[in-house]
Amino acid sequence: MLNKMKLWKNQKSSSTLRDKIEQIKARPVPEHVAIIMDGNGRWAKKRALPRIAGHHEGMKVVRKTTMLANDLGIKTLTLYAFSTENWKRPKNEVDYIMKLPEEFLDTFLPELVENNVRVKMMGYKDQLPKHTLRAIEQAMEKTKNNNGLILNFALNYGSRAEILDAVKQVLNDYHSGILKETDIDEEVFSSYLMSSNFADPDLLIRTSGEIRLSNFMLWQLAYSEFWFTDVLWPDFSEEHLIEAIEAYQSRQRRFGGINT
Ligand code: V07
Repeated sequence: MLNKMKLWKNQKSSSTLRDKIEQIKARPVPEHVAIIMDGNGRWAKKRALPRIAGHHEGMKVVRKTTMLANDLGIKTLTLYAFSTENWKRPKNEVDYIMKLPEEFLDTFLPELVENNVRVKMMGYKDQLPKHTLRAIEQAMEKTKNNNGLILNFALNYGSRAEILDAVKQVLNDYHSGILKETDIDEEVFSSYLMSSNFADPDLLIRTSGEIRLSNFMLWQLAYSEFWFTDVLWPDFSEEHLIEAIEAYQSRQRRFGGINT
């Protein structure tokens, strides 16, 4: 009897999830969602586990979030996996985090390929361990013809450095005569950023209660909707992503008449 009850409960909740997915798809879905996946260390601490246990749990949430984003028809999902500031963490933690792309791809790459997901990366590749970069580049190569969701990992990414590098490249092209001063508008400048192939994010999500950007996509987030939650990244579920998108859609409806 108890088991039957449990089954019924599960079926009920998964059918409402499916209903909600259909409701969301009936309205404009954000094309590009970016997420600052914060709170993995805190999640572990609460359970008296080492921080790396939180990162590992967080990796599983990346998979679930990717699959739902794909089902919802989101075109690009950018995930902030590692910032240029994160090198300051203890070496054992950094070493562990740098193994996560391989573990993730060893386990889930077949599923990503099956689901037509394309893997991309945005960030400074030079400082990454060879084994990390090799795994990501293989995944990018194996998924390059997929035309479903773009799963874009921001890894060793920092926005101010990105903007400065763009300025330097613009100067270079100016001096070699490729660019005139009057050519340099917002669209041209955007094309010098690491996100040149993506539209700007429509929605930014940050977990774990911090209300700041932490050097993430400063230029690209100029017009984005922000959604913050106290939920720690390893606890972030399908329901939370749906809640964020519903909030986005209701804001669009409210302001749509005057602003678009
Ligand atoms: C990382 C797990 C998620 C929470 C945030 C910090 C730790 C998945 C990847 C990944 C990256 C590239 C790729 C496939 C998977 C990842 C890092 C950290 C550095 F092609 N999770 N995850 N990369 N965490």
